[in-house]
Amino acid sequence: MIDKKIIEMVRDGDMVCLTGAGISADSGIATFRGRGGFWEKYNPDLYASSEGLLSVLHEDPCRLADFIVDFYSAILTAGPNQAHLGLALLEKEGFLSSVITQNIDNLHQRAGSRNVIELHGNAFRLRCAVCGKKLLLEKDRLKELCSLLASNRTGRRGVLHSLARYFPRCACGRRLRIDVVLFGEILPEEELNAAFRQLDDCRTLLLIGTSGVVYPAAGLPGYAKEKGAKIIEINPEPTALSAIADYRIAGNAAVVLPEILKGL
Ligand code: BV8
Ligand code: ZN
Repeated sequence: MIDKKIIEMVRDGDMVCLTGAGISADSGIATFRGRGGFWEKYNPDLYASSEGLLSVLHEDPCRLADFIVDFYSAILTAGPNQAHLGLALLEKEGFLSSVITQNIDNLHQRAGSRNVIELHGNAFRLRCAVCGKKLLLEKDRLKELCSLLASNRTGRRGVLHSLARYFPRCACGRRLRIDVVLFGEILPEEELNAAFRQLDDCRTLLLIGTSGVVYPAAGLPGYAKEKGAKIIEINPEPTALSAIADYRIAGNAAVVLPEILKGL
């Protein structure tokens, strides 16, 4: 049963939501940290930084191919769950102004959310690191790449050849890369500023499915609190942000969101 006070806060509107990997867990996409997390299988120092990825490509290209196939096969088969759909409905009904997400799986947009701010990029987009040009990456192309990488066991040349086929060069000559923010890389300025602007005058910040350990995203709830927002955290486990939450709902987002909508 959702606390009546929370239902009232949602009803009052002027609400912003910050999401992390946990909101997509019920869509079958592994979270990064905690039991069964992606980083249990792949060391983030290697697989979530550009230097690390380059070193894996040189030292163990087939392992890099495995990582890409593992990472994308979940995202390619996942669909929005009741939590993504619930947020899209809250936005449609005027209770929610925007979703600020750390996720790159495009599920908020597919659920129908329109005002989505992607802090860490999007797995279905390519970007030129030199001139910033962006290019959509069709799902079918990504599926082809994954099956090519999964079948290719010809080492570095094979992996490089497959990646070159699907990650073309930009007009400026630079090879396009996945439009995702890795560790040690700065977040897209426009999106980060837009996130701060959203939090400047929100009354309620809904925190869903984030462990709150990755900065600067993890600094946003503290900023909202300073601006006077109340914080509601939805997460089956306590997190680094629980201490600043005014309310905590211990549960799976895909169960909790429909309950909140029912209470409105
Ligand atoms: C940067 C790649 C300038 C994309 C990712 C200040 C202080 C300390 C460190 C730093 C700092 N500033 C910068 C840093 C360094 C670093 C950082 O924060 N390190 C941490 C680990 C200490 N930050 C950066 O490098 C950022 N860049 O700031 O540039 C700079 C550079 C260097 C030095 C200074 C400044 C770049 C950050 C982005 C990195 N990219 N991944 C991708 O693959 O997606 S990080 C990765 O973590 C993902 O992007 C992910 O979104 C993000 C956050 O993780 P969560 O989403 O919270 O997911 P997690 O698995 O952790 O938690 C899931 C939660 O869900 C859990 O709580 C679980 O209980 C819950 N859950 C599970 N099931 C459910 C559920 N909740 C609800 N319902 C369920 N069913
Ligand atoms: Zn370019």
